[in-house]
Amino acid sequence: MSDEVEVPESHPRYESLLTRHRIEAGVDRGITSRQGLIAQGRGEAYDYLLGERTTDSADRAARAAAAHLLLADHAVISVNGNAAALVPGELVELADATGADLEVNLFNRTEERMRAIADYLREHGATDVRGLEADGRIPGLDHERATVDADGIGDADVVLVPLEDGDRAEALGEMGKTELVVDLNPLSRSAQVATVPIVDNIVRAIPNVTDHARDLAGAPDAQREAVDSFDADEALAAAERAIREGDLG
Ligand code: PTJ
Repeated sequence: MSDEVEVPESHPRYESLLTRHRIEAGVDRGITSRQGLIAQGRGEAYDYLLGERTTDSADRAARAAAAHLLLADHAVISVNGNAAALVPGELVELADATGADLEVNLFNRTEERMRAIADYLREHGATDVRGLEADGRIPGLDHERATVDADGIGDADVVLVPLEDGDRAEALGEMGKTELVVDLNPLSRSAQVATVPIVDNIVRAIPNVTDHARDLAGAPDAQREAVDSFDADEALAAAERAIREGDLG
């Protein structure tokens, strides 16, 4: 089965249709959960209101996130079924650019999906994929959602969690980890509890964080400046303003 669909590039909704098809193909491959289809639909609605663009404040957040990943002692990129379906190669590139680990971590965890996602990331160039050891726990969460690798997310000081469920995002924050979140809904609990909320579509946000990481590499002063000058409340307020007051014309 081909993962790309026949959509003419001239179609006014080309990007959106391609993204939808990737999620559908992810479900067919056993990577994405059926709930992932609903999550994508919710995200699309916010993206539409944002004008399907990276706002200036989301770009600043992406830069701060890149700086956190570079400054970390141990950074981990958490990968769920939606992220894997939408940006598998881009996640591998981000991990390479920042030295972060990739760890599969699922809300609706099954062994089959864990393996399918790890294999899919390897097909896209990942050499080391964590998450299958499952020998660590996030305290305060009910069973499978809490499962992590002890030497992966369990040990990380910085975790990038795209499209996360609010409970787990909060629990990771309570473990004292710096949490970088990608979520199109600025009012979602994950975005609200994040150290750095990137209110942008994951298909734009991940390559943008990688670009910033390449730009900031080897420049610790610029990395510190990107972290120190970032204000999460301001970023959330700017995103909400853009959604409420956006010009849909
Ligand atoms: O693969 P699993 O089992 O780990 O499950 C993944 C999903 C996403 C199904 C699960 O974590 C879930 O149910 O998440 P929620 O609670 O629906 O939250 C998903 C959030 O991501 C929502 O706030 C959406 O607005 C947002 N979102 C959806 N698509 C995108 C997005 N944000 C950025 N880019 C997107 N493409």
